[in-house]
Amino acid sequence: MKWAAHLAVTIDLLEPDGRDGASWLGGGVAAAVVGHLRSQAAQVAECPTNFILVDDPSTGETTCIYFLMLKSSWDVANSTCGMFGAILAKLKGDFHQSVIEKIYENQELINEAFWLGGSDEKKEGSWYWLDGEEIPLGTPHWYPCNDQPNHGTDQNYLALYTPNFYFHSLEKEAEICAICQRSP
Ligand SMILES: [Ca+2]
Repeated sequence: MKWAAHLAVTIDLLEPDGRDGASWLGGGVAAAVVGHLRSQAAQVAECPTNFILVDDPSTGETTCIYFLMLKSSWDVANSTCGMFGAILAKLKGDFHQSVIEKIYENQELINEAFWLGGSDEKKEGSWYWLDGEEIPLGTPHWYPCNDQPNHGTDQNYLALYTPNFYFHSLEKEAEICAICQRSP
């Protein structure tokens, strides 16, 4: 409908005195209009199949996420994301809440736990995203009721855990779902 409306306005501009639009919208003009509309469409961000487009408030840009429902260890999950040109997700700042809202929109997701792209493997107690940015401890991201992250060096990988979808530390061999992320 948007394109049709745009076309109608274009025709109006071309024929203000009400002349027959059919002859005016001949080859050259029509090609120009189609070219213009195509260039507009190319600027709209799109995600690959299975990924959904989500606003990331932490960057002010759109990003693509994929809820990988195949349960696997952290390593396998990250490799699987890689097959889609993605990595395990970075839920920085308010993007954490944006993703929780997406989970609550889908009944299939609300009883699952998901691997994220974070770890304290390199230095116990210091958590980092895969791109090297530090993950702040405490609220509002980490589950506060059992002192997450916990279990020291036994649990060095980051999960978004049901039923609250706060951050939890988990052993990398645990087999859970995952969230992959990539740019549009
Ligand atoms: Ca740890």
